[in-house]
Amino acid sequence: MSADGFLGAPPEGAAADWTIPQGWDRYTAQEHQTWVTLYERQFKVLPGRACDAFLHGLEALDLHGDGIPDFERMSERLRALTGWTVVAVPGLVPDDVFFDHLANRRFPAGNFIRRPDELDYLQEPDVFHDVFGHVPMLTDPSFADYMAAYGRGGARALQLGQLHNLARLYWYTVEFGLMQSPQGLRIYGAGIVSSRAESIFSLEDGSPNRIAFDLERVMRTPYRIDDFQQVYFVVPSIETLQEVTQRDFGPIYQRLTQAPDIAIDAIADDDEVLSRGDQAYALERAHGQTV
Ligand code: HBI
Ligand code: FE
Repeated sequence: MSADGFLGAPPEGAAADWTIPQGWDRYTAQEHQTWVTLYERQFKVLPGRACDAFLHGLEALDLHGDGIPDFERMSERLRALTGWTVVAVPGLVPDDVFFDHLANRRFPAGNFIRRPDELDYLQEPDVFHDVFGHVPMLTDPSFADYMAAYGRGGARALQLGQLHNLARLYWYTVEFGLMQSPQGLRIYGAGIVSSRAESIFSLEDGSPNRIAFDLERVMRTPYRIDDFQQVYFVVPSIETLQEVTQRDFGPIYQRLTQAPDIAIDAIADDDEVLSRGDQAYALERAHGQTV
């Protein structure tokens, strides 16, 4: 236990809450160019696929493709909108630290960016995943409230030993969530919106299942960290997410201890199925065979 009660000791040069100076003036021209390349790639696929709140968020934060944003300048705009700020961290931080930041409306964003030769896949969330993927949605008041509530809920889940359930909720909403819109399905999850291929796959491919969001269903569903998702959960609106966090998770956690996981490619009896996939992509990737 470190001095301020967090479980893990921070890395060299980081504060007790794992924050570090962003070092904006130390980015190289190549690092800024990587941001520009990634941004321009995403802007070829996101209009008509990303939800309005995301696209409006990019505008509101003046996030255009001209290089890695300065967190302090971006945070001034963000704070005025929903009270959130973006703080720099060296990478993934321990869960208790992560939840404490979210509960206090601070989004911890990696300050490094992927190498030009690894544009498509990276181990840890870099500044493009964190800032381009996550931060624009924090300009939406309902989503901003949801993320702060998630942080408070995370701290409690840690105490109850229920983190794995809550991590699934995070994964299938904040990272890989889809939403209904009058124009059709739209993306709000950061993991999708920061990935060119998955932005298309999640909405248009025949492989994955797309199921109406249900809190306990999501908490019973494992997820993949190594490839496209095999199921996406769809909320009717962002406000739905905010309402979800008004519920007392205690009784839900209680029920979940008796409820087995639901296989990642399964359709459960009471699922509201929006589109039933054939899992062709996952099968091909698993067996290298063409189906
Ligand atoms: N740390 N910096 C950072 N960013 C994350 O998204 C993150 C993290 N630590 C833990 C974590 N996410 C997940 O385990 C959450 O589901 C708790
Ligand atoms: Fe993320």
